[in-house]
Amino acid sequence: MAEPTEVVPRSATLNVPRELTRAQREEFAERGYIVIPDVVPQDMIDAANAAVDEQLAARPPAPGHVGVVYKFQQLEDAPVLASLLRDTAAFSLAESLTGPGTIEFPESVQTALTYPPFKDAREKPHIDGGKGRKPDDPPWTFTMLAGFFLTDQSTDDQGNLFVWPGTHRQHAKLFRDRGPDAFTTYPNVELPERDMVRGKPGDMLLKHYLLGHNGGNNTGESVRRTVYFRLRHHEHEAKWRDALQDAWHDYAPLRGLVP
Ligand SMILES: O=C(O)CCC(=O)C(=O)O
Ligand SMILES: [Fe+2]
Repeated sequence: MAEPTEVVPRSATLNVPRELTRAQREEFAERGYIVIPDVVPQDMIDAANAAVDEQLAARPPAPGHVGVVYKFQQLEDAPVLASLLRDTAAFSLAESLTGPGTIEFPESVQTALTYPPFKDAREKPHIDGGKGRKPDDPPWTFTMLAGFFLTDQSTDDQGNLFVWPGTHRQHAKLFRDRGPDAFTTYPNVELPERDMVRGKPGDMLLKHYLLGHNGGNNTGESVRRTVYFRLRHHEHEAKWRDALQDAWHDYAPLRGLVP
């Protein structure tokens, strides 16, 4: 018999559109990310928080730990977290940026926690996967980050992700100019003003892979909890060099929306 934690709640389905509007697609294309309100019902958020509670009870961080704790799990070991993506409109909303049937369901999930009081976040962006790459290795690139807020991040400095809006397009240009094999470390580009991603439990973040970002500060009262999935277009692995040079390579529906 299944343990209680393995039971994925059958929620009353929220009345959430399964596609983004043109205005939302334009916002994503322009800024490199978008927060979509009310994608996950409260009972699924509660279940996900209970799953993270269990994870932490089994392997708590060191007493007094301040700052981030990241943990990756295979999806089969985290069915309640997987349901955030699988049993909501989230996956279909993500595919409305890339085209229906284009995204591979991911195999792993990340929990990202930030223990307060954390004020030392790096005021510099990164792009996942290039650092430490050897010349013949493919870097660990993907198409889109999908994030689910398990805690309130609707005000600033609650562990909100730092983002540098529009840098997905600057980075693609830099890789066009220098070649995709230049991606061995964070490329230097002129940075816009940094933003914090704001969202409440139930909201979802969709973020372009190439958007510069970093874990943020948490001066709030409670531990920040976000769940991330890294999504890949099914052609991405073979075409990662193209995807690094063209921000719309994996995003056919967005071509022509912004330069
Ligand atoms: O702390 C966060 O939300 C950022 C995590 C991150 O950038 C990463 O895991 O690649
Ligand atoms: Fe990252």
